[in-house]
Amino acid sequence: GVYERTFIAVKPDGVHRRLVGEIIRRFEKKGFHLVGMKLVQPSEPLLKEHYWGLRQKPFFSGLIEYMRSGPVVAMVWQGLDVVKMARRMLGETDPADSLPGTIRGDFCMEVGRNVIHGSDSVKMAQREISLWFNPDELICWENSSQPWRYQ
Ligand code: DAT
Ligand code: MG
Repeated sequence: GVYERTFIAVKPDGVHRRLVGEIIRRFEKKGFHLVGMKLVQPSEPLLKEHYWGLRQKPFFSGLIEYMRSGPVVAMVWQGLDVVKMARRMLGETDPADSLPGTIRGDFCMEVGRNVIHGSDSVKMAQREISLWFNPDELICWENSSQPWRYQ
C-alpha cells in the first residue's frame, strides 16, 4: 500500500563519488516520501547483522570491509509498492546486468562496488529499518502532494 516503507543506503563508494544527491533526486522525483535519513559510519556488528543471510558466501568478509570503508547514507522511503519499485530503480545486483536508466546501470560497473542497497522484500525492509533506525528517527510529516500522486 501507500504506507509501505523500504530501507535504502548509499554505500561508501556512492558517498565518496558524490552520488548521494543524484540518488535522492531519483526517489524524490518518482514521488516517494522520505521519512528517515542519516549519515552513519556503520559498525562491523551492524553490518554483519545486516548481511547475516550472506555470512556463508566467499565474498562476505570483503563485503563487510567495503561497507565499513566510509560513511553510508541510510534512508527510509515510503510509498506505493516502494520495496519493489526501489529494487527496479536500483537495477540488478551486478551492475553489468543492470539496464541503463537504473542507478546501478548508470553509475557503476562491478558487483563489489554497486553504490546502493535496497531491501528485497517488505519483511526484510521492516527488519533493516529497525536495525538501522530508532523509532524516534522516523518522522511522520504531512505529505501534501499525496492527492497529486495517488488517485
Ligand atoms: P543486492 O544488494 O542486490 O540485494 P545481495 O543481497 O545478493 O544483492 O548481495 C548483497 C551485496 O553483496 C551486493 O549488493 C554486492 C555483494 N555481492 C553480491 N554478490 C556478490 C558476488 N558474487 N561477488 C561480490 N560481491 C557480491
Ligand atoms: Mg540483498
